[in-house]
Amino acid sequence: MQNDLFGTLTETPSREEIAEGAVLLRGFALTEEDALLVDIALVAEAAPFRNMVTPGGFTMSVAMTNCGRAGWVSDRRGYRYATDDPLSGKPWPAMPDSFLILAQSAAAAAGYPAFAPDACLVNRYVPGTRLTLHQDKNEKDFAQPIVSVSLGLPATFQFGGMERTEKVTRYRLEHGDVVVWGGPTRLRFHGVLPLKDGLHSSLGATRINLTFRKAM
Ligand code: MD3
Ligand code: FE
Repeated sequence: MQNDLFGTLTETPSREEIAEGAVLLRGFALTEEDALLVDIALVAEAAPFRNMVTPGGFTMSVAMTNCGRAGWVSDRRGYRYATDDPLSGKPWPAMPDSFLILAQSAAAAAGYPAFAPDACLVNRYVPGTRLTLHQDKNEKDFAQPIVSVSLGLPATFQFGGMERTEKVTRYRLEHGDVVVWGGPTRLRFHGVLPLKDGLHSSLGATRINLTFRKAM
């Protein structure tokens, strides 16, 4: 706890290195919550959430949209980044200032002062939605970290190793938590267990995750 000159007691923002290069910043996004929720709604108005299809033909349970110069897409042809939304044929909406400022200040707090994301994948979970173990390797430069921001209902995040079969560590990610994934963790397997039922005071029965990437 800190006691500032007005006598206000505030929690010191927590910073935990959960693996070499990965830093968990609990509550880092809380002060920006209102702006983030407004901007998520604006992004989704321009580029609606949709359930993409994997190359194997399965419809993902996570609903997704993107903003920034590049967006992550999946269809029967594969996973890739694209500058246009395949639903509209138009460029993805621009990255809102609130998103960019948050991502860059979190990256700087974690030791990555030069992070310049050009893509933000917005994932929407409802109870039962999950994300099976995978690696993020469609980006061009793995020296750049990924910044993830959790909002709404809590989720159990699985953090594995460099091979799918390695044991996983579980972390509960809550509203406002930010994780910066860099260094040797950048290519580790990870996933999200099926979201449990619940109601969040500002997002209802929903979890939203923002992941910021330097894709192109
Ligand atoms: C560890 N999203 O969008 S965020 C994804 O909660 C994704 O929606 C999850 O995995 C979600 O690709 C997890 C945490 C995360 C994101 C990227 C990582 C962890 C990561 C990349 C490398 C290692
Ligand atoms: Fe991922």
